[in-house]
Amino acid sequence: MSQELQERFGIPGVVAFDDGLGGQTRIRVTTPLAEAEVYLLGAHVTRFKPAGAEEVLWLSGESQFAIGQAIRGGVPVCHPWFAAYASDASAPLHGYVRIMPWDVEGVTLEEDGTVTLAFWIKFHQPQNPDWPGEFELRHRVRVGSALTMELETLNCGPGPLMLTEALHTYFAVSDIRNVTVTGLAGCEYFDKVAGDRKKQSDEPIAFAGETDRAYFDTTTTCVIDDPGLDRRIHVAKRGSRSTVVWNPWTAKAASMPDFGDDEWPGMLCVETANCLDDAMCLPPGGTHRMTARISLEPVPEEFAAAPPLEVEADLRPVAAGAPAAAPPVLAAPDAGEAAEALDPDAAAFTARVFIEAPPPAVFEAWATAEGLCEWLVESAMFTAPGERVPRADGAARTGDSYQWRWQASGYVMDGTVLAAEWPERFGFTFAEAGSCEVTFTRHGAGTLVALRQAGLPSPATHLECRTGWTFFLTNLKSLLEGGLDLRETDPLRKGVVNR
Ligand code: TA6
Repeated sequence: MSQELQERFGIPGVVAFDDGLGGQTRIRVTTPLAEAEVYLLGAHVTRFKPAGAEEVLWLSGESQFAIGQAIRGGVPVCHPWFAAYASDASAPLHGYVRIMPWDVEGVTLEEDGTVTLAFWIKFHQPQNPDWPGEFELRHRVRVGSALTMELETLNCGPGPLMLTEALHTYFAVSDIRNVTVTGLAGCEYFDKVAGDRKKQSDEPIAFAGETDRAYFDTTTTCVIDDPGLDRRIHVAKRGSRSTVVWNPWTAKAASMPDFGDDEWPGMLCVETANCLDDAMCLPPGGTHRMTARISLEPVPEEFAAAPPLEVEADLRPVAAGAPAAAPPVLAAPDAGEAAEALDPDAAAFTARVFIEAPPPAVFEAWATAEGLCEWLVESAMFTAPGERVPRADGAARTGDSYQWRWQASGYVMDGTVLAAEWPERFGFTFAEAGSCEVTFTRHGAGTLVALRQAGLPSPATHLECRTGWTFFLTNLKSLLEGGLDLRETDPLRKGVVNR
């Protein structure tokens, strides 16, 4: 396998494929900027060593390297669920993509010496029909002075895909007892050791025992300060609302066969994730990207900002059949339904508007009951799963149900919030007219709003929705830029464009 891949993708002196530990196919990257290693098993980064620095990632000396086993250390890709799978105790911890072989989609050497390795894997009919499945996953690993990893999920299935995920990064530290972490002050977290929820008050976070915390609703960069190695590791991210911090300490380390009893002082996990409260629901054809950037230098401004204009969430109409170059399919693809009755163009559209207001303000206009009533509907409420009363703060979260009452017709519409990812994305089902995904991309001092509606059942509905959204997006612009709500409210005046 490695020889064939070497011939297809190898770059002499820069990218080499060989048989690594356990005979697993390994990719070794050697450039003036950094050295790195990645295994096809789990598309698993195991080493990252910037030029002139010590190794940044930790790898257990006891790790297994075998299909069906997770590599202990480096950057496990936890997907399509994080930790245990709620309804199946036999399911592999942290999902199944980290214990399966991936395929190589491409290898590129850029002018600045950065090497990008692109991996992918696709699932139809996973081993257990209860598990979430029918998704295509890409993992793009950029090796330069920083290590950037982008995990992109495409929901290929006919229904919403519930998703939790993590880039479960193990960092090498001199001694956990002398290391601190900043970037999580004020965040709420689930303390897995104590079994309860807390709020992070004091910073920096120090370590004096087993630590296993999932911090929620946080998009900040974390910094690992390691005086023993005289370095600070910056863990920046995009498309992630959870950060998990973990060190097993003595007892937990001794309980893991692939973790040396005396190895725990030398590692710390700071994981880029979407888990627990930050679980997501991808609509059919929807995509989601989560990116982690690991560096020994402070994060450049352009990374912390929203993704560049060309990077947009993309709702591809679900069509049967695999993409042109079929990725490894782990089970025979099902017969699948024929593609939608409509051709893809009629089944979906994108409407865009530029608004002179920052993404957070535009996001709030969509993802809060109060915001929606100012420009779109007469009344709105969001209700948490299983709850009967609307959310007190009126703010939507992924997985909520919603109820909107339209002003002109008085029609009451019920639906599901598919994604509420501040301040980048808001997705929701749209009754019998498929689903909508709205992305908010910073553009100068303003926001480019792109609304993609997919799954439209007929050309008539397509026209009605496209016309409606064209007015309402214009009304949103009018309201946020000039405070003017263009909706006609006089009941005697019907049939005009704004009523
Ligand atoms: O991310 C923290 C955590 O969920 C811990 O609870 C611990 O289980 C760790 O992941 C390692 O998980 P693994 O399945 O790799 O042993």
